[in-house]
Amino acid sequence: MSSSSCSSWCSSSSSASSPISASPAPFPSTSKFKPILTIAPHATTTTIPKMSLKPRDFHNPAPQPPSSSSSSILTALSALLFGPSLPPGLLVSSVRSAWTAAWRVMMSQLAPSDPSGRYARPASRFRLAGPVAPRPGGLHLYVGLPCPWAHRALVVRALKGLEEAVPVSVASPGADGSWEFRDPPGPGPERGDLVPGRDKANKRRNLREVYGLRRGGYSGRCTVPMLWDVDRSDVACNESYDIIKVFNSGLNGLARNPEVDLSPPELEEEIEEWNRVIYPGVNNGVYRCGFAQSQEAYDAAVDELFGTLDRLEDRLSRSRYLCGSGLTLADVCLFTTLVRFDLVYNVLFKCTKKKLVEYPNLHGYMRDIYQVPKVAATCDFDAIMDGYYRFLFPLNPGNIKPAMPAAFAHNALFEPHDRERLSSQSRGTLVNT
Ligand SMILES: N[C@@H](CCC(=O)N[C@@H](CS)C(=O)NCC(=O)O)C(=O)O
Repeated sequence: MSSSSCSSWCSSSSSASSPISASPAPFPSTSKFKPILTIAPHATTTTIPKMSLKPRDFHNPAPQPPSSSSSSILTALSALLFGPSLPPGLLVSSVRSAWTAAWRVMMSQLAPSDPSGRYARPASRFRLAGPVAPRPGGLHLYVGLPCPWAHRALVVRALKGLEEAVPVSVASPGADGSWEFRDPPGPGPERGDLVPGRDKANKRRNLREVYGLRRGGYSGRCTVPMLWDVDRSDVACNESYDIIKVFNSGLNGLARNPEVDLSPPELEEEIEEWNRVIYPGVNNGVYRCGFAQSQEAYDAAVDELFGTLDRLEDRLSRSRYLCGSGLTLADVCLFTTLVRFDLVYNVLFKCTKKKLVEYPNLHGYMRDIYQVPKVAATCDFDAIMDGYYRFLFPLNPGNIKPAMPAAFAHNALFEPHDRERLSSQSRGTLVNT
């Protein structure tokens, strides 16, 4: 698959739609069997018309009410093929084969995998090779609020006080799943500049057009976060870890809080070590569960995820943050996954062994970081829930967004966490924690 056709969030354009529909239409009442699944009229043959679905086919419009004409066509066709009632076994097995085949095609576009069905995240294309030459407004940040990788950049930008120096444009998942820019919504909760809206730097309609402005063009994955070099009119970087490192220490001349250091030299190695644990086990680990395309791949991913969470739970029973008493980049990286855990990963990505709230230390740690001034304002739980449940169509074809867990209400997250008691302890090393 070409890089341009793959999308780990979801993707864009094309009007072809899946032959399988999650239409709520009840099966015609002439059937004496209670329906389990329904088939859209054009899918009553069990052949799959076009298996070359493109990623942009994941568009997941809100389910439409059944039309009486489609019901009667379905009734007539079913009567023609099977007599007055469609055998439910046949119905289920045909729909299951068709759906499984279509699901495999869609998943291969959404989430590239190796031959055993394990999710293989494509590497970021634009890495920061050296220092950036900062001037206020010389860099522009593109983000999407559901995205945990973009969220890292927003947290560090806020903690360093880089809001004026590095303006942000907030993209939304489009109807087709790619990132697009829309008119800002009406007044809502005060979130400063972290509201989905227009492209403030390049005035483009979507992120693909922005990437395409770079010299030589671009046809690969258009991911957030993306740091745009305004003067060179080019992508400076689209790897979140590089972006948070440069925000932490490369723009101090522009930062309102240059004294905040989330990667002090004496902790750099330990931060890197934790990242080597957190990235595969948790940050990418939840995606490896959700995007697994075989039972074996899922089983291995879910075991590794919860094994890593158990290890982190133990570490955080003795240490306020991962590297001791002070917040570091490693904590930021862990936080943006933890804060999405019970909202989306536990349910949608089948990270089901435990909920985050069942880990007392991880739960307290997540609330501790949420309560750091300016962090809560970077978290938009409605945008997160919408982004995942409404736009990852192959994982949630019914398009139903579950209720927000009570533990993620703003007030609940501001409950005391009592983690200050751990502050003076443990600046130990990672090895054998
Ligand atoms: N390794 C990248 C991953 C970024 C990423 O996968 N972003 C997703 C959103 S969570 C995205 O924009 N996907 C769009 C696409 O793949 O087309 C990073 O850490 O910055």
